[in-house]
Amino acid sequence: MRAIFIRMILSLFGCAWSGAQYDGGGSGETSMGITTESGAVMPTTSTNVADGDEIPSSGSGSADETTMDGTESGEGGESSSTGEGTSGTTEQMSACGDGVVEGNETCDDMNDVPDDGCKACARDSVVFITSERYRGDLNGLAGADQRCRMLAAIAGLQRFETFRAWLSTAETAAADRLLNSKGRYVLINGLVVAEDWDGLVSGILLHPIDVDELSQTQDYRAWTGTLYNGQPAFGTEFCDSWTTFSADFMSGTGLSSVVDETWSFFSNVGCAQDLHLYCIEQ
Ligand SMILES: [Ca+2]
Ligand SMILES: [Ca+2]
Repeated sequence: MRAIFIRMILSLFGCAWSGAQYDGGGSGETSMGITTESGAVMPTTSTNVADGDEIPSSGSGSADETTMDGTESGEGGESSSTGEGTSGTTEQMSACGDGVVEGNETCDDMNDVPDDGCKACARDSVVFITSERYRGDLNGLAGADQRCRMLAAIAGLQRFETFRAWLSTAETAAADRLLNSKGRYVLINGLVVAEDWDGLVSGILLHPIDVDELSQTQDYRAWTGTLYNGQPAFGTEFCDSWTTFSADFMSGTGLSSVVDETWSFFSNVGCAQDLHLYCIEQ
């Protein structure tokens, strides 16, 4: 009796399955057969699973855009003005939008306009590719930074003394030695490379970093030793930490004319080559 009862229950489910899949084609009396068919219908269900796999991938594609939008909307973060009332001695409390540059803010222009040089209380950072080319003997990271600053100074860029090179060694990641700004990264001519640091290291730039400090286009290669995400591109000697122009050493290089992740790392090149640097205002 019990077995028959269970079989009846199963047959009811079988009818439900067949009804859903075949639009009521099953009569319900040939329960055993339908149950088997419903088992055969299972691949349809797995097809749905496959569809489910596609959703995350397309969803992640738009996730990048969502991130950027989210950052822009975050710009309106004129958070607690109450923080000021209670601040007194606490310097940690800063309110974006109060017109006072404080805390981690690098600007505060009291508006939500993103393209006026100050966004989310973070100023734009100018980024350029050097007009000059260098071999791998850059006198280390500091020497590379110095080259960026010299060119920025000659070009008359504001805050020229803050520029640093998009460059890593095995010990030091570019991401760790550069300002991770909430502000925009823009070319000399004002074109936007990234809405913020997250955009810069996302693997997709809004514009290639192909304009030098004199507003000339440079379609070539730059020393980076760095992946698009700001981490060291291991597998070479980083030109012996940027101290040698020996062809026996190599380092990673990027392409200045692209917006995908190969802007930062495309391939390894011998250190005797003459290549550009990417420089970023801090
Ligand atoms: Ca403020
Ligand atoms: Ca603004």
